[in-house]
Amino acid sequence: MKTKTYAGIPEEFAKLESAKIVLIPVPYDGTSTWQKGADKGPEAFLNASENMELYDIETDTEVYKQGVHLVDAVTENSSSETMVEAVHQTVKRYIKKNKFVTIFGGEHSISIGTIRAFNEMYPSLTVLHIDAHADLRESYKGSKCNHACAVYEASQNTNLIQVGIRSMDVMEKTVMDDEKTYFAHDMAIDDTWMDAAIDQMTDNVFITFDLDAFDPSIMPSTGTPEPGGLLWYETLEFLKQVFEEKNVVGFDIVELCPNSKDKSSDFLAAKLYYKMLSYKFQNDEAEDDYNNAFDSDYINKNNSKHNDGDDY
Ligand SMILES: [Mn+2]
Repeated sequence: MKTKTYAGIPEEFAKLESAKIVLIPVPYDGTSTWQKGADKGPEAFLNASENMELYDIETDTEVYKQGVHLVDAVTENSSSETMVEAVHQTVKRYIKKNKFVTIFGGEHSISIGTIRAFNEMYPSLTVLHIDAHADLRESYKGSKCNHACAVYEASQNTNLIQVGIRSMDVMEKTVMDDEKTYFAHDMAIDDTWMDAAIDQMTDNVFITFDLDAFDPSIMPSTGTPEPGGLLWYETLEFLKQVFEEKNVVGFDIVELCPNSKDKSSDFLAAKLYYKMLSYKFQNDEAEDDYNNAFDSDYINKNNSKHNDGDDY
């Protein structure tokens, strides 16, 4: 049986040993308050990724040649607490293997686990939180691992910077650091926010990206859409600058809630993920050139012919 690879890339680039990048799907949707469906996010994202061109025009790179290993999804869901712990342990295991670890959710509560792992592994961590919602509740509906609490822990023990915020509870003001929060209504009339936010970052930056940060006109497939969000090119401009000026140590993308009638959001998520990888590795030479990949593909095919008589 052929194992599925990220974006259908050749096996050569998908092996754990040689891949620089690891992708962990977390199809979890246990606590979402309104529309369910973020558990279908990773599958829709992976399907869209398979139908995406893998040459990035802007950076003139094919980042998949750095190797992207798709690991088995984290499916622990007996409670949000056990899910968070499973994500935490899985992410940490791959950071320890010196991989650039990326995670695709799932609803935002998964990020409690991802951030915890990165914060344990990297000193002086900045968490760049891009979202429509503040997600600063200490607990919600009886749980500290609800999606409404996604960055409460980060607010207590990392340098948390929040971008795109336009929906919150008044109680969250007691936790929020005004100086490090970039509200969407301010961003709309002041384009100095990018430099200001980057100036507040330490060198090690983890990005947690809730897709509802985008304007619903370009990202309708999310559980809790909010008007007045980020657009595509301003988002890319900001991300590119962060990747160029800081040591981005990993990222997660969450809250894709696919709609079978409109696939454009799935493709936006796929492209965003690939863009972020392209920015991260734009100055790294790919270790294998096309010819090597072709040769080993050829050898693999021949080997499997010899080993598997049932194919005839
Ligand atoms: Mn959100």
